[in-house]
Amino acid sequence: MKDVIIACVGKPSAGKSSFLNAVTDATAKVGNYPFTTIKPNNGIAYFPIECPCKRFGKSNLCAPRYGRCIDGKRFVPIQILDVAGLVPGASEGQGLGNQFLDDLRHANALIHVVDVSGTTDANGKETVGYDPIGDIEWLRGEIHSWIYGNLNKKWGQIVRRHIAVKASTAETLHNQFSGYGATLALVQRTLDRSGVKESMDTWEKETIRKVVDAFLDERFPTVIALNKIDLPDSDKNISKIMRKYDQNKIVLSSALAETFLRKLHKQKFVQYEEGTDNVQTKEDLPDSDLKPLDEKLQGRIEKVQDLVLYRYGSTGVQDVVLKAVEVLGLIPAFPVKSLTTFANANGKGVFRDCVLLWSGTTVLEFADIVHPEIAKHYLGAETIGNRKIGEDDEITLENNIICFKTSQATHSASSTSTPSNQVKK
Ligand SMILES: Nc1nc2c(ncn2[C@@H]2O[C@H](COP(=O)(O)OP(=O)(O)O)[C@@H](O)[C@H]2O)c(=O)[nH]1
Ligand SMILES: [Mg+2]
Repeated sequence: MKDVIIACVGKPSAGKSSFLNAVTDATAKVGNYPFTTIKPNNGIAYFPIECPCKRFGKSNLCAPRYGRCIDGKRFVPIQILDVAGLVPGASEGQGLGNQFLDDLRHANALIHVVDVSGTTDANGKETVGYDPIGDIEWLRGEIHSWIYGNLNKKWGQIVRRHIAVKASTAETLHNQFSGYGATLALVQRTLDRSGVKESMDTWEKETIRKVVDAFLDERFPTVIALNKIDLPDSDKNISKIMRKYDQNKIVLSSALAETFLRKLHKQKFVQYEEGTDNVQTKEDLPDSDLKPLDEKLQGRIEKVQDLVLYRYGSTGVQDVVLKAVEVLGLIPAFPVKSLTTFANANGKGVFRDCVLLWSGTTVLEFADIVHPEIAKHYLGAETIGNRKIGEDDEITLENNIICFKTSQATHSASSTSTPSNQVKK
């Protein structure tokens, strides 16, 4: 069981740090989330989901332990890591090459931040008219070379051992890939995806490459954030990239616009609803406590509205995180003590905990994540309408509000323990 970690990657000056700042600087006061700290350059992002409190008329009572809930829009915390140091040749040790690649082992998914404006070259140096389309393949290529290189340099030895111990292909590969955080099941899915069925001792270099390719897809699901959409050349580059790559994995963003709007919101120059195009000023809300704007600031806000908000609907940074959660197939689940009040014994803590689960997590596994004691004394589980659900049933969006029955009182999510966004794969 581990926290979910999404890593921001990309060439220098693509906007990784700006993106991280834009997405982790929550405007509301929030609790300290008990994530394991890996590096100082990580942060917590809050992505919006529909909170069940709305459906059950409990929005005024909803009390998230972490994140917040505004009128049924719940902001769920997730850990984001800013991985610096990827430059061309990283897999051969350029830049912070190995450090960078080692950091990746912690990540469950990647956000590849691409400077789509064409104002920085392959090394992140300022330029004009650079074509960013190659950046997408380049990053994948660096990670591919790193993993392929590590396999290839000891391939003879790997195969000799494979034959000597009569291991299965999945077992032998698992030995090699476990250092990248791969489980045996993930290696099995990799082999299925690659379509490679030949015995390992007959694999050509091409076969190894094919397997590494499938491994990247399984191990590092990636969302592409086309960043700096506020700059003039972005338009033509976006359409070019959209034509070439899976549009389902691409999100448009302006980290700069988001940071700007959040700052103005904090300073009470505007009211800005994150993730929307809704920006209101003193002029729009004369009775509010907003400060009046001077002409210059007014002009800058209008520019952000014209270039980003009205054109794309939002600054896109929240959509990037949401998309990453989507490609990971994470399901939010709510352990509750009561299926009528959704509160704990003293009537407080309505929908207090929201746990992110990998798809395929069973009811009993969920019990164990909420608290091992619940799994140990597990008697059964019910969801809305007091409908019984089996311990081997998978948690889905239809049964994700769950009340566990136990044979003796346990510390549960709604009492003292702190389930983090722990997930099981
Ligand atoms: N116009 C514009 N500039 C941006 C945007 N995001 C980042 N930048 C600028 O790009 C430069 C590099 O950003 P930084 O976040 O340090 O990139 P990193 O090296 O990938 O971490 C900085 O000057 C940022 O202000 C954006 O969305 N629009
Ligand atoms: Mg940076």
